Amino acid sequence: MRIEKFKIEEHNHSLLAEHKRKFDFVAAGIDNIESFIQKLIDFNVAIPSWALGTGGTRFGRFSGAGEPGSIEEKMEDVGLLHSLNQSSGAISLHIPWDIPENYSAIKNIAAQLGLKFDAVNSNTFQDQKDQQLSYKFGSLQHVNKDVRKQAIEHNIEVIKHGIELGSKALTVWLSDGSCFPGQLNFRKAFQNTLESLQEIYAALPADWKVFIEYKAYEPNFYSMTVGDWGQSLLYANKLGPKAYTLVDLGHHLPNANIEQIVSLLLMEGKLAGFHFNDSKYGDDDLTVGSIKPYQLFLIFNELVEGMDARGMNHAADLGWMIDASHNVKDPLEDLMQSVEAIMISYAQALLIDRKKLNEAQQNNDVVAAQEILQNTFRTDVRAIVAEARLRTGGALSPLQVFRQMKIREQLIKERGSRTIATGL
Ligand code: RM4
Ligand code: MN
Ligand code: MN
Repeated sequence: MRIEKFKIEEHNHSLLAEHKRKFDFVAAGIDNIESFIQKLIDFNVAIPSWALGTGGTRFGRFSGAGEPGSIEEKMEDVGLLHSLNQSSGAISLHIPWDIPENYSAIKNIAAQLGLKFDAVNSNTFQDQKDQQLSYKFGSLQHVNKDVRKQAIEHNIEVIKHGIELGSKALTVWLSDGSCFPGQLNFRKAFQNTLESLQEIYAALPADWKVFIEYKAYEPNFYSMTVGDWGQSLLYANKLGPKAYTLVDLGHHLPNANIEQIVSLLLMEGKLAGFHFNDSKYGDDDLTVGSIKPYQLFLIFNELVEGMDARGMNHAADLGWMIDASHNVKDPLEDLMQSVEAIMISYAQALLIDRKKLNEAQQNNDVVAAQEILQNTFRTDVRAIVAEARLRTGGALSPLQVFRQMKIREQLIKERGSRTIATGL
C-alpha cells in the first residue's frame, strides 16, 4: 500500500496550529535554526530488512500479522515509514535472508519509493539449507581452510548483490569465537580471520567500504574473535583504508563508555557508522532511546563534535542504521519511535553550545560543562524535528497517522494474518 499525500496533508493541517506554537517557542531561543533544520532534513537512517518482522528470541517468536513476506514487501514497509517521517530513505539487506533476484524490478520499486540500498550484510552465523560445510565452529576463523573459503565466497557473493543494487558497503558481523577455554588458539583464530577478511577486502570495488562490526559475547560466551572495538580496529588498520569499525550500541560489556569509543574512532578516521538500538543488559536490540536516552545524546554529542573537527558531512560520511528487533511491538511503530529518538538526539547535539563547552573544558569548570550538556538534553526539540518533517512532506506525527489510517490493518488485509518475515 501507499499513503496518499493528501492524507498526510490533512493530518498536518489538523495539528498545524499547535505545532506552530511549539516550534516558534523553541526556535526563538536558537540562532541558526534554519541551518539545523536543513541538517535534520538531510539526515537519514537506514532500516534493516530484518527489523520489519517481529524478532524472536531463542525461546520463541510471536509473529505479528501482516508482516512482509518478501523483499518487495519489506521495501514497501520502508517506503511507508519514509513517506511518514522522510528520514528512512534506505534499506539494508541481510543475505541470504533477503536475496534480490530481479535486480531491475527491485531497483524500480526502490526508485518509486525514494529508497536507496544501504550496506549489505553477510551471514555466516547460521547454516543454510543447502550449505556444504557447517559454521558450527566459526566461519572466517575456522581451523579448516575449506570452511573459511566457503565463508569468503559468501561475502564476495554479497558484495556482488550489493554492486547490482548500488550499495557502497559490506557489513561483516561474525559470531566466530569460542565457548570454552582451550577451544581456540586466539592468535590463530585472529590470523585466519584476518587472512579471510583480506580476501574479501580484495574483492571490494574501489568506492566501497567494509564495516567490521564487533560484539562482546553471544553466541560465543568465552571469546569472540571480533569482540571489541580494539580488535575491530586492529583488523581495520591491517586491512587498509577501505576498512572501518562499526559500532552497534548493544555490543558492549555493561557500562562501557561508548561515547568515548566513538570519539577516538572518529579521531582515527576509522568509524564506519552505527547500528542503533538500546539495551538494559546486553544485545537486547530494543527501541532506540527507550532505555538510555542520555547516553544516546552523549554519543551524538561526540559524533557532531568529532565529525565537525574533521570537516565531515554528517549525513553522508558515516553509515547510519537501526539494528533492532523484538517481540512485543508492531515493528513499524517501533521503527518510527527509533528514528524519532535518533533525530531528537541529533538535533540536541547540534544545539550544544560548543564554544561555551570548550571554554568550560579549558577552565576545568566541571559544573558549567555539565550544565551546558544537560540544559541542551532537557530542551524539548521535538517541534524542530517535526518541522523538518513538515517541510519535506512528512507527517507531523507519523505514529498518529499510522494508527489513524489503520495501516497495519490494511497490510493484514493485503498480506494475511499468518505471514512470517525472514530474519531472526
Ligand atoms: C548481530 C549483529 C548484526 C546483525 C545480526 C542480525 O547481533 O548486530 O549486525 O546483522 O545480529
Ligand atoms: Mn548489528
Ligand atoms: Mn546485535
